[in-house]
Amino acid sequence: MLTRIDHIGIACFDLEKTVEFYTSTYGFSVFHTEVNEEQGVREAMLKINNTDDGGASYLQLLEPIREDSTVAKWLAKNGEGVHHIAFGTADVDGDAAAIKDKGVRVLYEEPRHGSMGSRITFLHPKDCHGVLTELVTSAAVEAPEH
Ligand code: CMX
Ligand code: CO
Repeated sequence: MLTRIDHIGIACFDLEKTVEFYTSTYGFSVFHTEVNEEQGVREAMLKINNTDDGGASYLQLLEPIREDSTVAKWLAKNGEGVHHIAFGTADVDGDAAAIKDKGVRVLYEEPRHGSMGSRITFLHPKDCHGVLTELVTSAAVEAPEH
C-alpha cells in the first residue's frame, strides 16, 4: 500500500546553488547528501515533514554526474524542474508487482538502491499520464518479511 509522498525529485544543473535557494528561501535544511553512481546523480534530501506511517516526505535535489545519466538527458531536453514524484510503501516488491499486473510498465525487474539505504523502482511516465513515478521502501519502514 502506498502510504505517503516520499519525495519530489527536482533536477538541477548546480546542486549547491539549488540547495542554497531551498534553504535560504524556505528555511528547509539538508537532511542527507549522497552520490548514487548507478543512477548517475548526486543528491541532497531536504526533509519537509514526518509522516504517520513512520516515514517522511522530502525534496530530492538531483544533479547529474555523467553525461549519459537519465537526469542529464532530461535536463538537456527540459531545463531545470520537477523530474519525478515518489510514493512510499512498506512493500515496494508487492506494490510494484500489483501495479505491473494493471498494465503499467515497471522499469526494473528488481528494486534498486535508492537514497539512505532505500529500495526503489520506477513506473514509465508514458503509462502514468506523463509523470515519472518512483516507488520507495525506506530502510526505516521496510516490511518485516524483506
Ligand atoms: N517525466 C515525464 N516524462 C518523461 C520523463 C520524466 N522525468 N523522462 C522522459 N520522459 C518522456 C520523454 O519526454 C519522452 O516523451 P516523448 O517521446 O513524448 O518525447 C519519453 O518519456 C521518452 O523519453 P526519453 O527522453 O527518450 O528518455 P528514455 O526513454 O531514455 O528514458 C526513462 C526515460 C523514464 C525510461 C528514464 O528516465 C528512466 O529510466 N528513469 C528512471 C531512473 C531515473 O530517473 N533516475 C534518476 C532519479 C534517481 C532517484 O530518484 O533516486
Ligand atoms: Co527519487
